[in-house]
Amino acid sequence: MFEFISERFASVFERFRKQQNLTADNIREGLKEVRRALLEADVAVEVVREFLQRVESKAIGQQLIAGVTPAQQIVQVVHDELIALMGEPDSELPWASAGPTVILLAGLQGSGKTTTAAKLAHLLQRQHQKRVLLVAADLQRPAAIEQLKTLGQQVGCPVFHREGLRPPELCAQAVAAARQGGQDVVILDTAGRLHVDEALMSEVAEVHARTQPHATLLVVDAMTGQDAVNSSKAFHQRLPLTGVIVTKLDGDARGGVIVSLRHVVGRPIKFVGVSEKLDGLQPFHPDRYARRILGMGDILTFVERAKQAVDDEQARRLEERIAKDKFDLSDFQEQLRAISRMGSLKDLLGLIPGLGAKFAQLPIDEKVFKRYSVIIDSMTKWERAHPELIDMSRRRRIAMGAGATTAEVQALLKHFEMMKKMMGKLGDVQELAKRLPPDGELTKERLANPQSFLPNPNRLLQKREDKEALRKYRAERKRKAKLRKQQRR
Ligand SMILES: Nc1nc2c(ncn2[C@@H]2O[C@H](COP(=O)(O)OP(=O)(O)OP(=O)(O)O)[C@@H](O)[C@H]2O)c(=O)[nH]1
Ligand SMILES: [Mg+2]
Repeated sequence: MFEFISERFASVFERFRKQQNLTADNIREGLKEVRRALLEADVAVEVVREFLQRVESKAIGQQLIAGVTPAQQIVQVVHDELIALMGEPDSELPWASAGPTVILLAGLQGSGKTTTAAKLAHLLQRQHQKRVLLVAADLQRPAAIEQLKTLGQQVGCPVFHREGLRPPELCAQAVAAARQGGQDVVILDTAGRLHVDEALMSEVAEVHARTQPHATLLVVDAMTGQDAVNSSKAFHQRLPLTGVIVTKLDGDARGGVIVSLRHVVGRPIKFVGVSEKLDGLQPFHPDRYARRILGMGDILTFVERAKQAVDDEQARRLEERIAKDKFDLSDFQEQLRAISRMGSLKDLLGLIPGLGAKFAQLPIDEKVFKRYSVIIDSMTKWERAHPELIDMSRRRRIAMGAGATTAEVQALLKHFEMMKKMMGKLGDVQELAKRLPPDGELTKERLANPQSFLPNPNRLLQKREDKEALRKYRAERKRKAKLRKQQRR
């Protein structure tokens, strides 16, 4: 979701890169561009103004540090100030000292309250070993109760609801039930409102007064840009908010909301919603997002997601197979599955330093991976282990079985071969691994500067090399076609 803003930043920094030194004038000139980039990304005007003042006064007063280019220095200042703007990481919830912790979720219609309630229950159950009770207190929409019940079932969490009660009474009874049932956390899913209207606003205020929640969290939709910021202000006037949860960060919102919220509402962003799935809620890390916004990638999140998608045993087995040159189509399929478990591919690429902005333009078709997986499914065990021996008649049979064309099977085999070749060059990667600190010592400093141990991503994209590879590929294809012709004669 940050492609837009990080691309703009990349072009601003490119301008600084061309400059030999930093003068007050060229800093101001460059910051004008930063201003435009922030405004276009939907950052609140007041936030942009103050942010730029801080950056300017810091940058202009600064001496050039030897060995650091002006561009790097400006990036550093912008980076630090961006983090300062978004505040310290703060995903802690205030736990009740006795009895259940009550969490009230409020927000506009469709902002993601009900989904977030289930995601939060899932997270608290899994990561904090809490026993959670979800409460269906949205009586506006008849389907809302069913929705929460279904979600509750999916995450294995009981859902409380009683007919004929008004929301404040219902919630009070739910808290009492949780106390009796020995539950640790009660999450109240309240009714949404189209805009900040009095009737519903006073309803949620009444729920708040009745249940005295330990945490009152506002759920806002990142896609609604400035409106999200404005409605947050209005909510905060009526409810003492503990923090905010920003949803739909996986969409193509421009990121302004997460930059502005802390400053405007004065409350931390506790969690962010990054997918529709029920495990798609994460603690918010301002530093990581600042890096992504500036197109510097976010290796930490990448590593975390990779760890979630592939268990240690699987990873070890795969490494072994690669080392023994036994990597085959079954392994390839396993990898494809792991990648799709990790989330959107485009999002993932954005986490790799230096790649994000560059890949923003590429049409990456994730469906292809699913197709590949289906095609591999229709192969026999023997074929998966011997992809190089899959001849035309086998290809035809595989294609039929998968409802694909032989060209698709061909493409998959080609892709696999390329991948295997790349792995043949694993020497590079192993070299790289040697430079990595031993496990557990991936220090913050090292991660803050992943370029120090990652290959230069620009190399991967050098046009000249691509052309060269394409030329070789075409020549090879021609040669093979000729050979086939000769054989047929
Ligand atoms: N992609 C994506 N979709 C989300 C996320 N969070 C919620 N959604 C989707 O947003 C839509 C609305 O979510 P709900 O949870 O029903 O929103 P709500 O605030 O409870 O809506 P009301 O009860 O009508 O006020 C659903 O289709 C969700 O799947 C997210 O983080 N990412
Ligand atoms: Mg709802």
